Amino acid sequence: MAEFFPTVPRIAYEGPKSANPFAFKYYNAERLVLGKAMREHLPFALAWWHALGANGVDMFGPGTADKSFGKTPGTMEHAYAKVDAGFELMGKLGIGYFCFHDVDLVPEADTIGETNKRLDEITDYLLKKMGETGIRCLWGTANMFSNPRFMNGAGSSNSLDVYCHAAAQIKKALELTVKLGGRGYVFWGGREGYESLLNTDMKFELDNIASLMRMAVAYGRSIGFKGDFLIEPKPKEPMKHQYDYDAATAIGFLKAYGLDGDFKMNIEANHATLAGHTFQHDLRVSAVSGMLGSIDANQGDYLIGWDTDEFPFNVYETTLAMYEVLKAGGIPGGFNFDAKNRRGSYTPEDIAHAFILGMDTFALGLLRAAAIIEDGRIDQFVKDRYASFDSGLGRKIRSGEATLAELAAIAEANGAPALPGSGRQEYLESVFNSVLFG
Ligand code: XUL
Ligand code: CO
Repeated sequence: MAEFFPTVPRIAYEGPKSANPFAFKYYNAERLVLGKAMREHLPFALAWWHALGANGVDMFGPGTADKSFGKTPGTMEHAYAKVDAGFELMGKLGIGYFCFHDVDLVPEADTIGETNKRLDEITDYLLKKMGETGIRCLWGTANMFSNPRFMNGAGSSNSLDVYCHAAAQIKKALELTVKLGGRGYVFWGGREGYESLLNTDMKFELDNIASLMRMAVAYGRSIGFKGDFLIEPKPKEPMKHQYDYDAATAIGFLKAYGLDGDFKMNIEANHATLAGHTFQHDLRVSAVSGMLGSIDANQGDYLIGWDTDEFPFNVYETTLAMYEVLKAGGIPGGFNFDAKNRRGSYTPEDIAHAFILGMDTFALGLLRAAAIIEDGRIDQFVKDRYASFDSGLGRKIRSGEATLAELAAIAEANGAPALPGSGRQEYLESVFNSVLFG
């Protein structure tokens, strides 16, 4: 079989001193960290749409990268070539999983029946390749935002016909996810939102989105899907306001509609920062609700107000992210590189460099987060900070047995409280740096 990345060798771990551009400096799959192999801590996935689709096109000009893989885009031959190229790339990088939208896999036909036939065909081929390589599916999803029919959303659409079409796509994407053994099924509500409240019935749209999700859960469970349904929050882009604004909003929505038992969060770094949060914040919000399901691993640019989907480079961010993941006891999903090369990095070698960067940045984050936990000073500080609630009245409040009148009487007897202890933020930041670079 033809090689699609002939200049990219199999990437091995060579350690931090290596100057080989085609080697991992930190990602050492079998290295044990806190008793578990890096490979298990970090189930990395390739995103079909970026790695095998995105060619650098933007609103100012056409693509710069050739993702034809020797075939004509828009044909089934091209769809097959993408599978071969994807498996070659994952094999060379040691990436164990992939994620897909339905229409990433095959060109969409005029009828859903014909598209579904194409999907059956390509997933038979995917299964064969998966059997040969051991590469697995992390999650599947339906693209309900690109086709013009979804201009007003899918579950939030004003059109009953569009709503039914969305249901048909979800049904098929769920079947494919089950067929490929996917761990999760993602809802990214790309256009589930609004541009103007002047033409929008918000309550109606929220109810309809919840109904679509409820039907998806019922169908998924009926065909044997045991994984997590996932919401991937994002505040805006393409819509001005998206209903799954951030983790807190999405979790509130799931609880309001009784869907929280089947759903978790798929947190994307760049979406969290677009919402005005840190990546760590949305991971923590998800974790404290027991709903940290999966991660879309990328990073944004703080100077740019949209989703730049860059491969992660910021070790502070990945260290704080991995700290959250480790404290949450790991995540049931994995780390999907929902990330693409910059338009000016357009060669096949650039794709390999991007994954090496992303995998190394998360590996370094894992190592440093484990060191922070082993060091223990930060965790101990946080524990001590709340120590006044550990016994007596504090414990009574924590167990929900105190009354407001009782607390008021104690406050009156005690007089003005002393200032709470210092938060010692700068000290803790310097501890953090010394563990990172010491
Ligand atoms: C878009 C985005 C999507 C989802 C899957 O911002 O992140 O690619 O991850 O639909
Ligand atoms: Co994403």
